[in-house]
Amino acid sequence: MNKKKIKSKQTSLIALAIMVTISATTIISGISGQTLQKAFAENYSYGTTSSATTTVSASNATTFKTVNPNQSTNKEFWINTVHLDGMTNVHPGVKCDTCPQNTPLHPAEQPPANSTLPAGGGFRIMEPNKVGAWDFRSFTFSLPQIVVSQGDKVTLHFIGVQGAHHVISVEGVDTFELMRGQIHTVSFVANNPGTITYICHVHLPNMVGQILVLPKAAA
Ligand SMILES: [Cu+2]
Repeated sequence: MNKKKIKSKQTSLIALAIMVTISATTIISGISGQTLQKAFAENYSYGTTSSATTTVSASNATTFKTVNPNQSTNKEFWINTVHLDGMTNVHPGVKCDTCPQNTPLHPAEQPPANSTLPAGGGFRIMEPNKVGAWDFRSFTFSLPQIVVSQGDKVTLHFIGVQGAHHVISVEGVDTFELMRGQIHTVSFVANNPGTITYICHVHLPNMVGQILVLPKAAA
């Protein structure tokens, strides 16, 4: 193909492109607002029909889900032994010597005089040390509350994270020792609606948790 023919072909393509553009512009500008509204209304109408169909399907799906016999009744939870520490210092804005990093500035704080804490080991006040740092500690479970349904098979993994030693009872199920770094697992079926408590005998009265067993819905 010589140069003249190539140039001629390019010119034809450009002309064609211009014609197509003009035609498209003519067609679009030729559509009246009314036509556009009608087209939109038809689309909207199709959309409505479509969503109505979807609603029917969803309704069927819900019905199907209610009677699905494969619905799981296994409930599994991980429960850490933890303590919360309020660490401060009798001197204002002084670094706490048991803290891993500098604490933000704080006012001077003395331990409360004649502080009465419940017996049982769940709370502890550490008196100011040689640099004035002191700590108020509260033991707890994380999680402290669990909700299951009657008939569920419940599995609880107790994890010894904070506190060197715990003695834990899950009411009517098991009593066991738990050291830091250990995991102890208990499983049971929640046959009766009501509550089941889990407690640590070493850290009463606050290291307690509760399993709420909801009554099974009527079929
Ligand atoms: Cu404990």
